[in-house]
Amino acid sequence: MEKQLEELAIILYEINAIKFGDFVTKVGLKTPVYIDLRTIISHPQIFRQLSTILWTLHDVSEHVDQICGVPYTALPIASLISVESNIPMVIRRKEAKSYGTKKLIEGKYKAGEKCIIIEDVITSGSSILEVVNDLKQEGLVITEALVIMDREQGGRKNIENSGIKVKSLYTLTQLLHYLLAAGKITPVIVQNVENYLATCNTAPLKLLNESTNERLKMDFSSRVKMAKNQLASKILRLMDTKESMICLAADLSKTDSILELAEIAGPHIVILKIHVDIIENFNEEFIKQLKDLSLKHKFFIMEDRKFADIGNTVSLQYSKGIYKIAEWADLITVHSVSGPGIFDGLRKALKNIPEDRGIFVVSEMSSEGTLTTGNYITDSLKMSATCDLVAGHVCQSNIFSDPGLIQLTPGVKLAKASDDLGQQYNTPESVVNAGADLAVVGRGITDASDKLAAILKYKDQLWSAYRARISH
Ligand code: S5P
Repeated sequence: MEKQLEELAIILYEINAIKFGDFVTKVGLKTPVYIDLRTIISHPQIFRQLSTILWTLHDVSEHVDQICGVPYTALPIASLISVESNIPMVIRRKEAKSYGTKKLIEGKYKAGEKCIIIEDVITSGSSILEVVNDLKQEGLVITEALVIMDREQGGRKNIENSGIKVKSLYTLTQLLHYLLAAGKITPVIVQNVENYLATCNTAPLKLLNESTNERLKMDFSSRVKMAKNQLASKILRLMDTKESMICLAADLSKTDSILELAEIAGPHIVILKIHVDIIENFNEEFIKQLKDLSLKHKFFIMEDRKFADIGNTVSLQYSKGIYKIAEWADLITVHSVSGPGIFDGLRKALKNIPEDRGIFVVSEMSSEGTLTTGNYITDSLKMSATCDLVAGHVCQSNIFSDPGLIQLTPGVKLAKASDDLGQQYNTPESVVNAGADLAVVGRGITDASDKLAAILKYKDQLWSAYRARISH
């Protein structure tokens, strides 16, 4: 086996499945080694060899009912193993995740069946854990993952913390030594990668892992000191004091209507959210009056701008133009689609702003057919994990467990519904159970004939659901 692994390591290097140099990962981090095992599909013999040797890691005395490859690289490998071992396979779709409606797992299986996971590379372990979560929801039992390459960046531990045994053909260190012994790489490259490994361990995963539901069990006041962002601390404290989880979406186009609503709603809400670009008679006096109301009734102002451009443009959009958002909005919303430079751009715009500011990253949207699914969500979480401007995420489900971050969930109405433009609504109770700390309520309140009564109803229902959540 040792000899075979050594030979195979050299072949993988020669077909460019392993490269050394200066690379940037998809979440914007630098790495001196790049592993791309997708290349093996162009080399059928190597592909077969690798799949066969990977399957030898499995203890044949252990019964397995199903094989599941983590999309995409491991899918063909899992298929080959399935055919060769005559064990059926399931596929966890990567794209379907619109509020639990579409089928996620393809293939024929029964709850209680034992399924083994096949993966090409583990870094943080998040891809495996995501698949495992979905398989577990279908009742499948997962105890083992077979992996070609362990990058030794904390992924193995994250997976093993979920009770899954990880067996890997290579660790990055072993691989380096095989390649060094074969004269394929220099000691300098080995040193480089080893230095990198010493500093880049991924943090213990607090993502989609149901067993780390820490945040949902804690009350808001205990979470205050766990927030990295100052404003997030203040929001959590205010939620606790006001016994409110409402972020009111004042999607109105006249300044007077917004101010009138803010006067009524102010004492009962935590955030008043506006879309400044839909206001027809915007003026600076409006901002001054809204600020005064926010101080009088103690709520924060959010501009739901959903910034999404490159850092430089976003920096200008945030601080310049007619609206000068950075000067008055306590909070803003930001898409992660353009990459981590967006956070640097926003920070740059805050150079002369002394007040606390916070960002809610739109990691998962409420609208039907949204593209914010699967890896987009986990990558968005990872990308924003180191930015201390981030107060939380706009999302639909419990996608992170860090108690210092706030889940802001839009698409909330007293009854499950949808509008005719793709918005999807869930009830206060169901969004709180799905992890919401703050619920964005818009037309549920703005369209009500008695707005105060509507606000109080949402406030009550959300708070009761939260009390029930933390007491479980
Ligand atoms: O995914 C999202 C993100 C946001 S911020 N879905 C949303 O609906 N929103 C915002 O929440 C949207 O822009 C609007 O301001 C509010 C929902 O309003 P409602 O009237 O549908 O409750």
